[in-house]
Amino acid sequence: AMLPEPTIEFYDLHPSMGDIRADVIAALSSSPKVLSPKYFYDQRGSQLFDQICELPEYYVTRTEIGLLEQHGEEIAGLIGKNAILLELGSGSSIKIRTLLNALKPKAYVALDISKEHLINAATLLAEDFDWLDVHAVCVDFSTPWQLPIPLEGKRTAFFPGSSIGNFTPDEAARILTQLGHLIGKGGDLLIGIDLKKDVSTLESAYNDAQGITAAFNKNLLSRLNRELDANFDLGAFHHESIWNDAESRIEMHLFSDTEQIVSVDGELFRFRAGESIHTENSYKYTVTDFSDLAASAGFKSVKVWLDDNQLFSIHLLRF
Ligand code: AVJ
Repeated sequence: AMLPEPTIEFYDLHPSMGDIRADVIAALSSSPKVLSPKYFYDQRGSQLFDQICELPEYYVTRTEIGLLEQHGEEIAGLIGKNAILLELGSGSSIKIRTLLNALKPKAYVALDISKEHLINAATLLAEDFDWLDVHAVCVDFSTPWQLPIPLEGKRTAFFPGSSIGNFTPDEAARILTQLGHLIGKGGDLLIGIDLKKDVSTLESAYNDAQGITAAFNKNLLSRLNRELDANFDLGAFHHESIWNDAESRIEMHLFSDTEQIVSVDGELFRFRAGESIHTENSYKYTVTDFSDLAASAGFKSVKVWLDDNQLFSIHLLRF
């Protein structure tokens, strides 16, 4: 017998290429030069990120999945069934699989900036959980946005991976407040937060021996070459991640090995030898620092789970 094709509802709120061009040109014109980490996630970048998640040095993903597997029943009990479940930065939608059978949500909405990857992941999920009402929204949630679907019911947001660590604490507080308004009074937010720890563990996690993180970082330049008609010489830049203790963050950089001029869609950018493009921040928190940040955005802490080695935390917050 023919199996019915799983279907998902897809909505595209992706920013236009013109907006991306203006943003990239401005970011490379600033001093020091920066690029937003949201541009890592083209299809190749999303694949490289999935490889990062498997690396021995990158403790983040496996520790979070371990926590979700260990405490999933308790988490689901605290959230309750039949919620509208929204996942921010759903990527390959792997982590949510640990919670779906216990949570039994009324609907699941995957939100991600990486369009093809999002559609593939949501379709695979709909195949494996045939009882689930699956929606996918391609969106850049670093700028104000609204849910384009009229879904009635109590909302729960799932924001795994410590992805909020890409934002400064001030920006993170603003995003949490926006999320609060999205889920409404009494809504739940389940969020993964990476913890401050020794510098060598952190720096190894972002400078892996196989060079996958370096390839992920440099893929940003390939993407600009392809999509914005730039001419970055990938061999003339090198990747390095550095712990910034004063800011409590890992910084990823691409350092220019020589003095060089790069063209991006007709605009010229001069690099000094040793000059960097700062491509990512990954802020690390203590449990109390993050709880305080969430409180400043109007959330109450329901419960926090940590692994035995205190590498990673999952916070259940209520707005
Ligand atoms: C997806 C933002 C959580 O900061 O750890 C992994 C991205 N960058 N290795 C992180 C990332 C380099 C990741 N987040």
